[in-house]
Amino acid sequence: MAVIGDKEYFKGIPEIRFEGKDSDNPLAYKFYNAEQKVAGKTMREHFKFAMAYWHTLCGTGGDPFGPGTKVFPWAIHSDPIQAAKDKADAAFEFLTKMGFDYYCFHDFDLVDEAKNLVESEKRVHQIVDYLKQKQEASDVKLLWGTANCFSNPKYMNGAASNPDFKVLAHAGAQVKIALDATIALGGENYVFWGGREGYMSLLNTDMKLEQDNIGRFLNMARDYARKQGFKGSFFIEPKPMEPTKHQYDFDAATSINSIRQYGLENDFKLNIEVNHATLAQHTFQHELQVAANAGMLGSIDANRGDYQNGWDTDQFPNNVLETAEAMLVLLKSGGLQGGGINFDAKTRRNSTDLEDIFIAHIGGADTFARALLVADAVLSNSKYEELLAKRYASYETGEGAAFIKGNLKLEDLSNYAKTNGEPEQLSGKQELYENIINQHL
Ligand code: XUL
Ligand code: CO
Repeated sequence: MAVIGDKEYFKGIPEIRFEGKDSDNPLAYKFYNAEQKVAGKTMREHFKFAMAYWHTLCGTGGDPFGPGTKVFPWAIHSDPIQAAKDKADAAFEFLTKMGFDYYCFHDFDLVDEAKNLVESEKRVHQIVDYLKQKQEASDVKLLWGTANCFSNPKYMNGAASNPDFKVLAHAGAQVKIALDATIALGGENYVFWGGREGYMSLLNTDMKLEQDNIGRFLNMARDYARKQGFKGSFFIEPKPMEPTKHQYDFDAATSINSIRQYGLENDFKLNIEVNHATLAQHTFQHELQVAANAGMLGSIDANRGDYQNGWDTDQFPNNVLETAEAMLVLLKSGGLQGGGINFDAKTRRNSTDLEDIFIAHIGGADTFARALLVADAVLSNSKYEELLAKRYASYETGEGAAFIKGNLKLEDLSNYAKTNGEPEQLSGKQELYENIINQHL
């Protein structure tokens, strides 16, 4: 049963249930059936769906051309603590009605930032106590917390990459607040998205110092959290641009390099966001594969971009084909390590009904569920795996296998090439692979 509290914000919206693909009820799951087992795990376990506090409860639709369009009934109280409690009530009502087990937040999504750090910290503590009670009264858990070190104008030149040590120290204080909140709420992970960690012009930038400082800063944050008993993973969330022109965590490969360079590989993994991948000119599945290959596929921020424009539109996922290719990576690599699927997505500015928030999340969950079923069918009922194995079969036996074992020298390659003639032309058969995926959609 939904734990609703005194007020009901989403009136008339029932608990969302699975009704199957023939249902015409917009407030029902068509594919996400939480307890259905796929490849040995329930959908609930595969996905660990999470709501992003910032978009779902704070984002009213403002853009550079006009203010927000949405009036949220939980955002009217003038007292910041009461307003934060109302928002938390709305969050938990939404989560329980959706049947989602997790949420994610930035420190100042939970409660408005005060005029100074000391006051802000007090506010966060107060609302964390309230959230703790709400978690205890429900099955909802915290997937990850993070600090917003990019909105406040003091971070206009970066946070841990700031040329001014005083600003870096403020970022440290804020990360400490967010870590304390995450730990107090039993958060399973902690995220660092670069925010304004990057630069606009190399002319005024000491890139090496800035990157080294981020490395030092992340080590300090890790050490502090471990000292407080935090056992979860830290995730870096790569993004190539926006807000800065050159973000230091450009993509998965760049971030993995930094993680290793600064000695963070035992504690840090990646949180891969769909729209960040496409902004970096990669596919979502490419970024997942790069992370998985490094043993760092931690979590996913689910959304989608727009093929015609080049910014972070954060739309809800609805591309089953793209998501199915991503779920192939997920299933083959053994799933997410500690994280889940956080809907870092917002309804469009002109989707102004409260029910639109439910409809959008239902669509996102159904997209992932349908994609998982497709990927599972491809792996278990098609020739996909066999075709792929055949493509690399030359490394299974003979000289190919010896090469893999490290038993050959360059001279051996040369001798083999000279004595075995020209290679046959072997088709990559890309269209055949594409047709197999389509057949199972
Ligand atoms: C920004 C973004 C953030 C992070 C958390 O593009 O994705 O919301 O997920 O700071
Ligand atoms: Co994100």
